[in-house]
Amino acid sequence: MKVTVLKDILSANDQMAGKNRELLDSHGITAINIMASPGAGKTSLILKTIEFLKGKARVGVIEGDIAGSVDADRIGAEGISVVQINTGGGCHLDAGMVANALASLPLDKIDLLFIENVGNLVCPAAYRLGEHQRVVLTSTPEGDDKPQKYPVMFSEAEVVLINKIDLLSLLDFDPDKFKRTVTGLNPDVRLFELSSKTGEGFGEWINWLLAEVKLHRKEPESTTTPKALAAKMRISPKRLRSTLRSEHPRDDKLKHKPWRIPQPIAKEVEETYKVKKAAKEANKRLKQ
Ligand SMILES: Nc1nc2c(ncn2[C@@H]2O[C@H](COP(=O)(O)OP(=O)(O)O)[C@@H](O)[C@H]2O)c(=O)[nH]1
Ligand SMILES: [Mg+2]
Repeated sequence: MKVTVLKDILSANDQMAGKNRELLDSHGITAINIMASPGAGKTSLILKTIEFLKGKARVGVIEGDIAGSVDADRIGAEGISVVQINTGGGCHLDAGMVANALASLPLDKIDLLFIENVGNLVCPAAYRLGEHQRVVLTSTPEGDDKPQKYPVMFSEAEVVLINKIDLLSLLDFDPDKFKRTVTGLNPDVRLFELSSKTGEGFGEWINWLLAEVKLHRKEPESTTTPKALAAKMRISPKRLRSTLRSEHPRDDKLKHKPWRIPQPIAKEVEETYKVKKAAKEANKRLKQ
């Protein structure tokens, strides 16, 4: 009985996550779910990444915490669009919470959305949020045995980051052992080592993020002007306008200012006009 209830909750969450993904895709936003234990450096990673991405991608952030707005305040202070979610005791974010947060973000002004999940290496793994990529962050003071203790989290991530490598010389964290365990659980994972304090190792991480942004960015729809289309069709702009009105009387896309015609419609108008013109001429010849 209990199992069925949990399955129902998870499938309702998946449906909502699917809707979030559709919304993000319609705005060409890449969303990254960042998961880690408390103190691993999620907020520091986001802040340092924002620094590296200045002028390259517009970042937005959803901050998930059990209570308070300390992290959101740190990010907001950098002039970044940020929404704080307080789970009120809940150990993870779910897709419904993210849907609410998305409603208050300026989606047309964001290329890359970081979702900082609640600090926890267990529950966030079970809840999809609509993200494109899941990044698990581990930090060197936590020890290199975390993948063995929390295998689900590490097996489902697309990327695993080792943070705080500036402290390596002080600790007994063994990066090779850590990487072997992670790739044993998750052979396709990407691994990066970095320091969110010094910025060391950020190059590969930033390149990977920018490639993701490029992959999901929505190219602006290609358009033409009525003047250019009329010239191409060898008719007057006035004639074109009346053709457009008769063929696409209620097309919302034609109402945009300045008046530009989306390429697919321009092509359609051109084809229809050609066919109609040919039919008219054939009719004329028949009558002669
Ligand atoms: N030395 C060092 N400290 C770090 C690094 N990243 C984060 N910290 C520190 O770790 C603490 C927790 O970081 P925070 O970003 O708040 O972690 P979060 O709870 O995962 O969001 C803070 O004191 C940070 O300054 C790092 O790469 N190196
Ligand atoms: Mg944080």
